[in-house]
Amino acid sequence: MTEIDPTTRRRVLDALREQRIETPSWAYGNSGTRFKVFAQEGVPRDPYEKVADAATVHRFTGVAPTVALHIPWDLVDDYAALAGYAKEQGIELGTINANVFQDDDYKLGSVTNPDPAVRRKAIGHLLECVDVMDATGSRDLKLWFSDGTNYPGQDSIRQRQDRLAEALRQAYERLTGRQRLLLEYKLFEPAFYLTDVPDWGTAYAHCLELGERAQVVIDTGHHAPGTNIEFIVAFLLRAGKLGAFDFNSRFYADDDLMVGSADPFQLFRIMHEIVQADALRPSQGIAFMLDQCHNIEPKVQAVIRSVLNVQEATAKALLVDVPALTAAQRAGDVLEANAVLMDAYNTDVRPLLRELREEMGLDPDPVAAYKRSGYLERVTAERVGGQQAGWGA
Ligand code: AOS
Ligand code: ZN
Ligand code: ZN
Repeated sequence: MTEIDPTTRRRVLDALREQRIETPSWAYGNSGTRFKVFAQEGVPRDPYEKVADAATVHRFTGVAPTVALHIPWDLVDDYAALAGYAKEQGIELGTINANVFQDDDYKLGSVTNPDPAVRRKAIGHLLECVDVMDATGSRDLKLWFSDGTNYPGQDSIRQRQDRLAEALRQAYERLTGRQRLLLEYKLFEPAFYLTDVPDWGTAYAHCLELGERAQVVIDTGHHAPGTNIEFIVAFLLRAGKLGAFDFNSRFYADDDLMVGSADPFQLFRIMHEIVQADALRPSQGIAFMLDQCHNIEPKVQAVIRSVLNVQEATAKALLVDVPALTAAQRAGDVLEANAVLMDAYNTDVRPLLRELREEMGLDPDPVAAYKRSGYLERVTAERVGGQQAGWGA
C-alpha cells in the first residue's frame, strides 16, 4: 500500500476513535515471578490509586476509559464510592475478575474441589463478585480457574467437569440485566497434569450449556506454542461466543508481557478477524482487555505503550483492501491474497495515529507527553510503600 486514499483514511480514523481498550488494575501494582517481585517507586497503595493510574493512561491515549478490577486484590468497603471516584477521574470501572486461586482451601481446586464445603466457599466468592458488579455497574464477570490436578488418578476428570458446570450455573443464574459471564481458559499452570478449563473448546461447551450471556475469553498467552489464535477468534465470532480478550505477549508460557511486543504480526492477524467480522465497535460486545504485569519496566508507561500497540495492529487491520483480498481469494490467487494482507501489515500507521490523536485533542505522542507530564515524579513523591499486584509473589 503506497498511499492511503482520503475515504479509507476517514473510515479508519473513525473506527479507531471508537475503539475501547480496558486496562487491568493489577498492571499498576508491583509484580514479578516466583523468583522475585521488584518494587517500583510511585506504585499505587490502594485501589483508588490504581484507578488514578488507569485514568492517566486514558488521559494520554483517549481509548482506555475503563479499568478491570480483581477481587479481593481490589477490596474496598464501598464499591459505589470507588466507581464514583473513577468517574471523577474520567473513567469507569470495568470487568470484575473473581479470584479463587489464592487460598489454602483451594489446594485441590476451587469450584471443582472434591470437598463440597470448599466448593461452596468458591461459589460464594463468585456470587459476591456479582454483588460488586451490581455496585459498580460493571457488565462482565470474568472467571479464570486455576483448578486442575498434578497426577493421573488424583481426581475424577468427569466429576470435576460436573462440579464446574454446577458452579458456573449458579454464578450464571445470579446475573441480572445486561450482566455477562466470561469464561477464560488456559492450557496449564498452576496444575500440570490436567486443567479443568484447558482450551477454548471446553470453555465454549460450558458457555453453550449456560446460555446466551455466557461467552469465552481468549487470553493470548494461554495457548500451546504455534496455536493459530486467529482461527479460535474466527470460530467463536461465527458462533457468537467471543466475549473478550485478555491481551498480552508470550515467548514461552503465560509470560504476561506487553501485547504486540513478542509477535505484532499475530496481533494484526487477530485484529484482522475482528475487523472482517465487524466486531470492533463497543456495541458489538467484545471487551478488549489487557492482562499484563510489568515486572521490570515502568508500569503506567508500559500500559500506554500496550494500548498504542493494540491501536497500531487495529489500524493495519482496518487498512486491509477488502475488495482486493476477496477478489484474490475467489480467484484462488494465493500469492496476491497474501500480498494484500502483507501490504496492510507493512504500512507505517504511526502518522495516521498521530493524526487521530490530534483530531481527538491529544498529544500525538502519548508516551513522550506522559513522560513530560511529571506524573511519575508526583506519584513517587506522594506514594510511599506501593502495593503488590497480588500476582507472581
Ligand atoms: C491467569 O493466568 C489468567 O490470565 C487470569 O486472567 C488472571 O485472573 C489474571 O492474569 C490475573 O492474575
Ligand atoms: Zn488472563
Ligand atoms: Zn494468564
